[in-house]
Amino acid sequence: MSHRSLSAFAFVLAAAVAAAVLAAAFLVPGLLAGSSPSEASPQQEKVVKAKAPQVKTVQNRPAPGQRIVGNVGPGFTISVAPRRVQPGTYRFVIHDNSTMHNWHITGPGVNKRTPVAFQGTRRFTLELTTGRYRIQCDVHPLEMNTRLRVGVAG
Ligand SMILES: [Cu+2]
Repeated sequence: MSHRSLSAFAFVLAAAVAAAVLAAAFLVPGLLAGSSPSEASPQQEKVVKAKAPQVKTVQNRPAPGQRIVGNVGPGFTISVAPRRVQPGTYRFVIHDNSTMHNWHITGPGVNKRTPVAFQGTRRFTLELTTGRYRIQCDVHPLEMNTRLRVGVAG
């Protein structure tokens, strides 16, 4: 092989390498753009997460938002409404209208009262299970008492 033909061969080889590099430069961005399907999977995750709260709402069915209202005073009167409810968790709103009476509920898993000297509104949440709950004024338990029934029977 002469010196001339050798340099000619080297030129052809260099041209081929340059063409390959150019081709790669065009192909690689195309491959990167083609990798966009990986962006679709986060969207699918969002759809699955959005469905989860709906299942939770169904599980929380027993009485969210239901209120039970209690009253005591200013005379010798004490009350609860409604007086029959299903088992569940309830928001209580107690209007204690006297500093000489109080509103006290006892029953399965529950013992909650307003202070005798307190006058005003108290709010609390109680979980009621099947059974009878007694409500009374602790100063006048014989004259001032009522009942709250929890459950389907009676
Ligand atoms: Cu009383």
